[in-house]
Amino acid sequence: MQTVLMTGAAGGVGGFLRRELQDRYDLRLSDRAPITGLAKRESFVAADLTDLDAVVKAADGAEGIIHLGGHSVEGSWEQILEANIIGCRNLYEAARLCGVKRVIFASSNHAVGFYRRDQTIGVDVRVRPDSRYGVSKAFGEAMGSLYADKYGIGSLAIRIGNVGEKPIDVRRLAIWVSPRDLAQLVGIGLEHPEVKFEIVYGMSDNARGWWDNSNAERLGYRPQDRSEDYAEEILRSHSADTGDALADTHQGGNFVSIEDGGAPPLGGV
Ligand code: 15L
Repeated sequence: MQTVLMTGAAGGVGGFLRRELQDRYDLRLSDRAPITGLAKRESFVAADLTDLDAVVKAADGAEGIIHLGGHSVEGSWEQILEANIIGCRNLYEAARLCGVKRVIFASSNHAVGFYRRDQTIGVDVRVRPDSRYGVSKAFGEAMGSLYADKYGIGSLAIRIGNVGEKPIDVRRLAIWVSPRDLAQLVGIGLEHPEVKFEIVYGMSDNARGWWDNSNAERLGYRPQDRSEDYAEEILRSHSADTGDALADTHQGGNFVSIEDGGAPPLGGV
C-alpha cells in the first residue's frame, strides 16, 4: 500500500491523520478548497465529492482511500443528501472504477447515537442513528458492505467518537480517540490481510466507554492512549449534567435532542 487518497483532507481529522501518516504513505490529499503547506510525500488534487468524474480522477492510481469528506455534523436533508449520500456513492463508485483495494470509511458514533449510555454495544447491534447525519453514516457503512461483497473492495468503517489531542468534556471521556490511535485503526484497515468488510469503534483505551471494541482488538488494535488520564481535569471543570436530560442519557449527546419532537427546519440547523 503506497498511494492513498484522503478525501476531506482540509478538515480537522484530516489534519491529525496527515501528521500521523505522512511518513508512511504517499498521501494524495483532496478537498474542494486547495491545501497548502504539503509535506514531502503529500500531493493535492481538488475534487468535489458530488462530481463523480472529479472523484474518479482523484482516485485514479490510488491503492487505498481514507474517506473523511462530506458534512461532518447535523445538517439539512439537502446538505446531507449531497455531501454524504451522493458523495459517498461517488466515492465507492470511483473506488470500483479505479480498482482501489481498500476504503476506510469515516463512520461516526452518531450511526448508533440513540443507544443509551447504560448500554454497552458492540458492532453487531442494529444501527440507531440519532440524526440525519447519523443516517448518512449508516448508509456509508452499508455501501462499504455492498462494495466488499459485490466487488471485493476491502472496507473498514470506523465509528469515530471524538478525535483530539485530549477529551474535551465528560461525554468525550467515553468516546475520545487520540490521533495516533485513530491512525493505528486506519493502518489496520489499509493493510490487514483479513479485512473484507469490518466495523470498529474509533475510540482510545477509555475506561468509561460504552462500546465493546473486541472486533478492533481481533484485528490487532492496541490503543496507546487512555481518556482516564484526563478524567480528573475534565471532571473538575465540566459537569456531567449539561441541562439536557435526553442528551445526557444517550450516547449521541445533543445530536439526539436536536429538533426533539419537532420537524426539521427547512433551512437546516
Ligand atoms: C461526529 O461525528 C462529528 O463529526 C464531530 O464533530 C463530533 O460532533 C463527534 O461526532 C462527537 O460526537 O463528539
